[in-house]
Formats: sequence, structure tokens, C-alpha cells
Amino acid sequence: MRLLHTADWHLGKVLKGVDRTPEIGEALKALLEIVKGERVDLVLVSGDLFDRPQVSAEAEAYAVEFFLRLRELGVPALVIAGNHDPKERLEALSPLFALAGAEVRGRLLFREEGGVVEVGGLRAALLPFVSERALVKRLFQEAEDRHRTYAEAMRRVLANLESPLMLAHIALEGVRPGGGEFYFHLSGSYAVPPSALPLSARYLALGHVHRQQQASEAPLAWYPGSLVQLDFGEGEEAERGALLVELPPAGPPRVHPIRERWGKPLKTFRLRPEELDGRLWEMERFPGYLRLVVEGRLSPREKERFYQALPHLLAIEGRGEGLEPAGGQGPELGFAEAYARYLEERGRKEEALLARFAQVLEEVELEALEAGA
Ligand SMILES: [Mn+2]
Repeated sequence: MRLLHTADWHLGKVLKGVDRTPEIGEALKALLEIVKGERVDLVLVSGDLFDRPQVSAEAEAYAVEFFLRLRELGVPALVIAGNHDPKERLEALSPLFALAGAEVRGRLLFREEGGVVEVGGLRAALLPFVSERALVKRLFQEAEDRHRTYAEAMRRVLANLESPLMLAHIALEGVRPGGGEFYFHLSGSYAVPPSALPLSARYLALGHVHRQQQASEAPLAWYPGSLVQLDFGEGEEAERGALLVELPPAGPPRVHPIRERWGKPLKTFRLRPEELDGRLWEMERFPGYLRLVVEGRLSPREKERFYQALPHLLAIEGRGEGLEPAGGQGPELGFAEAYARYLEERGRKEEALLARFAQVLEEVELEALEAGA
């Protein structure tokens, strides 16, 4: 049996005002060519088809087109929701997807609830992303058990779903993230230790981490990586693409990494103000999107000059500039501080407003933690 394993499409991704959907759509067309050319029997999509709960109609159209073309090719698909996906929406649309030959799973189902399906004589487990809150609540009903960890809960879920083929949208401990932005989500409570993976699984088709890599040897587990470089924080050099997996009737599967450079590359230039003009030609020639981090101050007029000269420049960030974000790790001025300054400018610096803002901020940050990468 020949499988095509893909994940982390992130259709609908908008990077600093630029909609990446057409680039991702092109990559999906390339995937279909691989399915045809390599005579693939089954396609596995391990989560994050979409970038956020509400995406453009165009983003949805690309996904619909992909599954309809697969159906034309007579190739079934197994699909799980990632942390970014509109999981309730995917779940609601799953009967329609089923008509196209795609089994779509938006929420966690245990084995006894249909969490394991059969396709082409093969048993496959479908484990979409589950938030810590949902998982701990589901598994540990007793209050004294609530302190138990995400990892421990996932160990139980994985054991329950144990199958020769498993799709899961999880972060395995010890994997190399796509770039700086992902360390946050991969460290701490959301990481699952490789020892939690069932040894009897022949292949674990993972999604969540955007850098292509083998995540475990026994059992065999891989991340295919994202289709395109999604963010400046993801290294230009990080491997990504898809995986072709040969699953013989017996014996170990063979994984053939397909390393591709679909979509436009993203690059960050870190320069001192006096270097800028000398490197302008290099930036002009760069075929993708640019971010410029200036080690020092740059006047608004200077910035405007660079934006004019470089149409594919998406952001200029300065260090030591007050309001400008530093190095893409969030605003240098905290949100609360920025809001306080704003209120001050309006002559309304009221403690009650600030306190309410801090509370909302905390809620948003908690939500973001749950949403993960
Ligand atoms: Mn993702």
C-alpha cells in the first residue's frame, strides 16, 4: 500500500497582510500530481488544513477541490483536525467529505466510539488535536485527578486507539520545531513523550510541527512538514513538503521524504542602518517576501523609502525603537503598556479600564495557549 502523508497546509494564512492561500493551493495541485504519478492508494492529512476558525471562501474552495480531485482519481483520504482547524465545522461537513471518499474527524473519538476506522483492509486510528482542558476533563473526571498532565492523558488515548496506522496532531517531545515561534508551543504541557506511542503501530502520521522530520524510530513516526514556509520564524532552510510511505503487507514501512520548496521563500535581513543601502541590491533580488530587522533606529521617512524600493518587504522592525516590535517575538511594548499609553493620550487613564483590559488579555493568552501552534 502506498500512502501520501501531508499536514499543516494552513489554507487561509495571511502573513502581514499577504494572503498565502494561492501559494498553498499551488502546492495542493502539486500533491495531486504526486498522487497520480506515484500511484498512491491512500492520502493522510494530519491536521491544520486551515489556518484559523474562519477562513476565506477561496481557502475552503482549494480544500474542496483537492478532495474532489482525489475522488476523481479514486483515492480515499483520512483527515484529522489540527489545533488551527475549525473542528466543529469539519465535523459538521464530514458526511459531505465522506461522499468524496474522505473520512474527516474533527473531535476525539475513542475506539469504542469509532475512533478506529478500516480502509483498504487496514485499521487506522484518527486522533485530531485535543486541547488540554478538553482532554483532562474528558479523562479525569475526579477532581483529585485533574492535576494529571496532558502527556499522561495522551498516553491513555494513544493506547486506546492503538492501530497499525495512526494519524495524530500532536507535538512529540524532542522534535525540532520549524523556527523560533514554535518553541513556545512545543515546550511544556503540550508535548507528548515518544514513549507514549504504541509500539505496535507500524506508522504514525503526525502533524503539528512544520519542519519535516522523523520523530520516532520505534514505532516509526514522521512529520511531513508544512507545504510552504508559513512564517518568518520558520527557517528558510527547514525541510518541508510531503512523505511517500510504502507500507508492505509485512515488514517495516519505507518512508521517502519529498522535500519541496512550494510557495515563496521568506527571509529576514538583520542589518545595521549603515549597511542598508549596500545590501539593497541583494534584497531587491530576493524572490520571496522580506522582513528587515534593523539594529538601531530608522526614521519613518527612511522606512517609507525602503517600503517603496522593495515591494515584497512585509515588515521593518527596529531594535531600541520604543513601539516597534523587536525580532518578531511580540511587541517590545507590552499590550497593557501600549493601552495605558493610548488612554493617556486620550486623557482617560482610568484604573478600572486598565484592570479590565488586563483581565481580557489574560483570557486571550490562555486561549492562545490552548490553540497552540
Ligand atoms: Mn500547524
